[in-house]
Formats: sequence, C-alpha cells, structure tokens
Amino acid sequence: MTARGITAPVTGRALPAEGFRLAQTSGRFDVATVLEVLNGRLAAYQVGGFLSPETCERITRNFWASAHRRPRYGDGQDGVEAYLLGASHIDKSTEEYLTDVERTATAVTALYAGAADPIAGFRANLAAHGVLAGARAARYGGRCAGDSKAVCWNNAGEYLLLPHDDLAQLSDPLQAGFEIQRVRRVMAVNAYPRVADGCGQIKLWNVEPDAAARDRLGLTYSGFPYPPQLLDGHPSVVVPLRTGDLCVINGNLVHAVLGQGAATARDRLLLTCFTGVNDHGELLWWT
Ligand SMILES: O=C(O)CCC(=O)C(=O)O
Repeated sequence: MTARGITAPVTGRALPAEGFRLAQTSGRFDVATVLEVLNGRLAAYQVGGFLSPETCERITRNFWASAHRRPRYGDGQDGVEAYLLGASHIDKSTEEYLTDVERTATAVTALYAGAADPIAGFRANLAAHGVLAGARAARYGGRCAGDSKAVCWNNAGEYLLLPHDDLAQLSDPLQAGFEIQRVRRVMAVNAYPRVADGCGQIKLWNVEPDAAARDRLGLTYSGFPYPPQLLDGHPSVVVPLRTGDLCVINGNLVHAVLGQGAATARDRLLLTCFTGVNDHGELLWWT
C-alpha cells in the first residue's frame, strides 16, 4: 500500500524497445538524435563534454556567489528541497510565473557572466539547422517565458527528485491560455556544470503515464510524485551523468534524479529549460 492506498502500477504508453534507450556522443550534439527525443521516439541523449571545464567552473562559482539564489522549501534537508536561480512555472498562475521571470532575468544573465550560456547556445544551434519553423520563448499576453534556470537539489536519501513527468504540469488550470498548454510532448534540455561522482544520475522508466494513472494518484495537474514501487514493472535506464554533460530527455516519460543515500548533493548543479513543438512547428521554451 502507498500512502494514498493505491497499489495499481502506473499505466500508460511505452516506447518500443529500440527507442527506450540512451544515445551517447561527446562534444557537439547530433541534430537528428535530438529530434528523435523531441518527437518522442527516443528516451534520452547524453552529450559528454558539452560544457568546457572553464564554463563549468565559472557558472558554478556564479551560482553560489549570487545573492539571487533562493531556497525552495519542501521535503529536503532543513526543509529546503532545492536552491534555485531563475523562475519556475510549476504551481503558479501564468501571471505570477511571468512576473518571476521578469524579476529574475538580470540574475539569470549574471549566472552566465564570463561564460557561454549552454542552454541558449544549444537552442540557437538547433534552430540554425532549419529543421524547425522557428524557436522562441513561450508567450502569454505579450510576455515571455524564462530562458533557463539553475537548480541544486537539496534532498537526502534515495532520490534527489522523486519520479515525475514533465507533461502533466502543463495542464494546470492556473495556467489556462498559456501557450505551453498546447504542447503535447516535452523535451527537457539539461546541462550540468557540476555533478559529484556517483550522485544525481537520472533514471527513466518506460512509461508515459495515462490520464487514468494520474487520476488514481491525484497527479492530474502535477505529474509528481509517482510512488517508485508502482513503477517496478517498467523497464528503466540510468543516465551516468558527469560534469560538463548536456542531456536532453523525453519528459513525457517518468523520470527521477537518484540520490546517494544519506548525503545531500549540494555538489550538483543543473541548468535547464523545457521545450516542445507547437502546432506551427515552432520550438517553444519555458522554465
Ligand atoms: O536535475 C535533473 O537532472 C533533472 C531535473 C528534472 O527532472 C526536472 O526538473 O523536472
């Protein structure tokens, strides 16, 4: 029995076995492989050494030196689930989110002072290949979504971030009319200026939860958290992340960030944005 008394496994669509895998290259990214993830045909793609050691060092230093880094309170060490720089749309009205984006924009720019912005660089490079109808921040009422955010998870235990999907949260009624609600697939664009050895790997399960599973678990508008024991029957894959990696992941699949046991992973830093394609073939991004 789970805390909610639900024992039924998480149900949903699975990728064919040949698609449920991790592709890996190093240096520059392969556009065709990114598109496989974006279109939901591949689970994840890891690019080693995407960030230079200097970029990693500089962004990590900027993050910890920033006066704009904020705790996000929750089930973490000392009641802090994560330290964040930048805006997150989760659990907010669109107006509140966009106000946060505007409030944090200067701090996000400063995060990349003296270094290249790997998330913006990735998007620009992808768009330059002409395979999409364009690429831009998602909009609402003439205002733009955030470019990226930086996150350091602060949970101890088996998971730094419990199993979840990135799609359900787009349907939050608080965000009615925000154009991210028309996106059907999410690709998370993640870059890692710092990953402590053996900590903070991403685990993906081969299931894109259906509405019934979310409904049973009361996760219709959040997709978070799926009880790990209800995922046991699904194949899984772990991404062996290292400092300097880029990793794009199929965010419709359930995924989690693994912890190391007792210690928290303050020695891990994520730069991220969500992306998806709209009805006009444009790549939208948000945070
Ligand atoms: O920290 C990570 O590597 C991924 C985080 C994630 O899955 C999320 O923020 O939705």
